[in-house]
Amino acid sequence: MLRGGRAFAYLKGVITRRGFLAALPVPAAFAAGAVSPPASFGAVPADRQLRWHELETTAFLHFGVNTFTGREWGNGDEDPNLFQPSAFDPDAIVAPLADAGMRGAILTCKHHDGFCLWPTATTDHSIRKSSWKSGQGDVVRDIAAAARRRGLGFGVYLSPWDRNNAQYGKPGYIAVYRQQLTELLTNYGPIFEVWHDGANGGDGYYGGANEKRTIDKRTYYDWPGTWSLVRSLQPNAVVFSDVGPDARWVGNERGIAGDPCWAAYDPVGADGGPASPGDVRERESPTGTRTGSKWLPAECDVSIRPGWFWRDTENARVKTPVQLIALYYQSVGRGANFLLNVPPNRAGLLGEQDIASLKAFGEYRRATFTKNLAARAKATASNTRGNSRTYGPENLVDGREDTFWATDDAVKTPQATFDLGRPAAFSVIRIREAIRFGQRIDAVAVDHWDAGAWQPVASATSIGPRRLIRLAQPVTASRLRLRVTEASASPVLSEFAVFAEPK
Ligand code: FUL
Repeated sequence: MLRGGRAFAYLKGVITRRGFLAALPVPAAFAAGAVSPPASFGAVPADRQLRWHELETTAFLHFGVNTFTGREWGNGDEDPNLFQPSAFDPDAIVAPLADAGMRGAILTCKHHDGFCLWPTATTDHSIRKSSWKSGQGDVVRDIAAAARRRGLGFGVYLSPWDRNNAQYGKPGYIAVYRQQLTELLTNYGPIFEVWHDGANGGDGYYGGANEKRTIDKRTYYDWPGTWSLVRSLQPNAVVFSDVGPDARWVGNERGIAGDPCWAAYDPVGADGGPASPGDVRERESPTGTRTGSKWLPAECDVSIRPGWFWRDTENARVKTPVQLIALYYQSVGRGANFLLNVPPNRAGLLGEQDIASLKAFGEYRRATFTKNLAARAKATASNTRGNSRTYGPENLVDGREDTFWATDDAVKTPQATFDLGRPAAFSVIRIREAIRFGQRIDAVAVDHWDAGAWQPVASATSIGPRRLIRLAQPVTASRLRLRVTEASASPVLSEFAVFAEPK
């Protein structure tokens, strides 16, 4: 402090303080009075995970021969010529997803039936063997390009289980799988997520053998080898499976995270031994591990329809906007990502019912989250780290995610108050931790000032990248208080916001 102060006094009138600090090398700027940020706590996210958290909602596209047979799991002996989307329009598929706020789309480039939606060199069981577009079609290329045009990331689902391939279950198939992955991760631009499901082995066609093949889930695929291939080809891609290594399955296909939902997770196999894709003790996946050693956040996958693939008979059972909104709060609202499957139909388009639900879901999100009623509120706090403005509570309401309120190391249960300046009615509260410092908070409470006293509004457990609290009834208040009621390390929070839902 002193050194910085002296240097400042000496230079006063010659150079502005800001210009002076900016001109110093970083360590000197620190010496010039800066208070050091808190040390991180527990597991912390990698940069690719930090970017992934910001996506919040992404779409799944289950599309392939099953779309034309009405099956969920094809046997692997389907005629590739079945794949005949009559009016395929990738932009018409992506546009409603983008309007709903989806920031990525993951395509089933190959499902369990082994049919490849791109002209792979690894097998004849692909789009090349369909007369559609005279065998020149490439759905991976077309969806990837359409996603990019609308600013969405593109991700690939490549089923490890392949009921068509004669080599499945034998060592040779692993090279085929990796070659397929190499094609997908080399020829289609940046990939934001690589999705490995956990369905592994069983009956299938297997090149005509028509038999049951079981594999050892722990050893057969040599997952570490495949993941390092992904890292070398697409270092920014997040790899999803039951056990990560970057994002974890939430343990159900209903789209619902645990409450609490910790980003850290140490997966354990179903029998208590080592875990692998397709072999986890699912009851722990929704919640994660409070003191887990790996940052492995949850992704909540669910279909907008009863099945993953489109079926005419399910058009009347498309999830309603009210259901989608509830799932959004149960996934994104608990710090997880939401992966909503919207399967294209036989025309190669999204269904009318699906588009209508997506539209209303998007409208709700825009109407609710565009205006933060606590933006630029006057913020005060019971403690601020080193009394430094760098860590002040005004960072909670400045609309920036890179600034944060932090306290002294010993202060774990501080509080911050917000004066909105005038009464505002709100029904959603959003709180974010600055997760690059780890997930530090165990519980919070929010109060409002009413008739001369603080009255409780809501409480929550895990925060992480975000917590959305949806109130049963709107609350009107001009002063609010956020209390950290339990924390494992001094809190580091980047946002406190309140929103009004549309009537
Ligand atoms: C599972 C698959 O068996 C389902 O068919 C679907 O693709 C789902 C998302 O993953 O493992």
